[in-house]
Amino acid sequence: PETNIAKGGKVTQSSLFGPGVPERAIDGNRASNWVENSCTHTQNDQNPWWRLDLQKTYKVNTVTITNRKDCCPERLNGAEIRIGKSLDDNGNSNPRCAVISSIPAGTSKTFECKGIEGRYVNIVIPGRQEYLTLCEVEVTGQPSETNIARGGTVTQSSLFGPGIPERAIDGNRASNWGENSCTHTQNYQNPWWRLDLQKTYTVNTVTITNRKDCCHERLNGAEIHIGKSLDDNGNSNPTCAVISSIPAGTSKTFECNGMEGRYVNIVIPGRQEYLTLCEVEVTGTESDDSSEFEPCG
Ligand SMILES: [Ca+2]
Ligand SMILES: [Ca+2]
Repeated sequence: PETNIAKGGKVTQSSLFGPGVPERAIDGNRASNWVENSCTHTQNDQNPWWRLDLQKTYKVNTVTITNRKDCCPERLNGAEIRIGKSLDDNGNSNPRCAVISSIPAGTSKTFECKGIEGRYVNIVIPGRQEYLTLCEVEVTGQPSETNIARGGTVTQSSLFGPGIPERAIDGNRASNWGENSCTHTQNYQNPWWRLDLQKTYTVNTVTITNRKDCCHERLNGAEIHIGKSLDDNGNSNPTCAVISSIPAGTSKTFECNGMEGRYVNIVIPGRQEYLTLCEVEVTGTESDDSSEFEPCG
């Protein structure tokens, strides 16, 4: 069975009735009689809600909800499952995965969310005053890989025509030069392109899209460097990968296994060449490393 990602999350709800804390819905226990101390309970709120914070963004496949057995299963009728990245309206306005028509007393029902992306999973009863009780909420899904390159700034060793470095992080893999989405340097020794992520990340992958209409072999032998230094324009940082070749117009992903750095460089070492990149995508997580802020002595 797929891992229940709800168990690693944090929870809150619109209000509290008795001992029905929101954590009871992610305690790993489907016990559905109130006295078993494993069901949540809000006050009789207008639009009561419960929210799970998955701590990072996931593509959510399923949400399984266990309803109370000893009383009042109809209270959950009409509740909605909302999934998304926003906390506007406490997260209750995020995209809707499902409307719960009803769940029989003491049973569990699974809703398919088809990969809706989000960090927050809300259960909300809209449009009426009600108690919200959840005996268990289980969630499955995969971490969603955000392209952190899009938030960065870029520069390169030189400029040929309109091939500015920003074209490699414009979110477009279009790979024909005429589509205005590929970078281009002059034909100089050791051409390079650099992405500044603005802060330190542990980098998981770098995905590079090569040009289609011409000259894909120019990228052969290019290197991906990742690190915190700007010495040699960042081209001396540790190496993630050497690109043997990327077929024309295709994208190739390189695993960097959590290398730490703020700068991601693509450099063609040891020869005179044009450097063209149609897209560079990077995944990773913000690093906890705070060494640069430690006081001296
Ligand atoms: Ca429970
Ligand atoms: Ca592009």
